[in-house]
Amino acid sequence: MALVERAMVLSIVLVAMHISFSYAAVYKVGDSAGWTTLGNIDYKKWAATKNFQLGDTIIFEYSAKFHNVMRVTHTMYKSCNASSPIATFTTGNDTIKITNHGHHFFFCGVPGHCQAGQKVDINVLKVSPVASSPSPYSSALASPPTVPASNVPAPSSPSNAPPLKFIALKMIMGFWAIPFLVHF
Ligand SMILES: *[C@@H]1O[C@H](CO)[C@@H](O)[C@H](O)[C@H]1NC(C)=O
Ligand SMILES: *[C@@H]1O[C@H](CO)[C@@H](O)[C@H](O)[C@H]1NC(C)=O
Ligand SMILES: [Cu+2]
Repeated sequence: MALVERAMVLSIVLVAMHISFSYAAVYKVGDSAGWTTLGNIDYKKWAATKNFQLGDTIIFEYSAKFHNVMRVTHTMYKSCNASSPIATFTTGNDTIKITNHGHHFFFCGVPGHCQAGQKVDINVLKVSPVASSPSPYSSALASPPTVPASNVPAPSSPSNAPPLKFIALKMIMGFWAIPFLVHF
């Protein structure tokens, strides 16, 4: 019976982790408007609502006749200086996979467009819920059954505001870990 319960708890935890962590998101910059100077799109606001993660994909969709995409340094980004971009994309449907933490600065290199607001900062926060905050429940599951339930550490609340899905995962894991611990 204990074995069945243990298998059930583990499978639920694994399913929850799979749902929460394994799907890389695809973001189209500017959503349906795309990458443009029309309509005064606030790309800063657009980016602020996203929770970019490693492995996510950013798509710039635009008319290649009128725009392009340049990846630039912070200094160049601030001053809209297009003289020496890190990379330039010109297909009109540029797919960029995010593989590093930190800021990724992009603007349109057509004169005047960056100044008009066609610029975006894709910031991938250093804080990774999986790496920086190991769940106390996974260690509780792995430890011998002699550990009294009272010694199980309470769920810590990371100071850097984890995404809601992570909090939800912790709740799910906590919920299922309780009968497991009580059993022993
Ligand atoms: C733009 O950047 C280049 C290279 O960093 C620099 O030489 C140039 O002075 C900058 N231009 C302006 C207008 O800031
Ligand atoms: C842009 O590329 C993506 C795949 O990378 C594709 O799904 C999409 O249909 C393309 N859009 C256009 C307008 O070509
Ligand atoms: Cu442009």
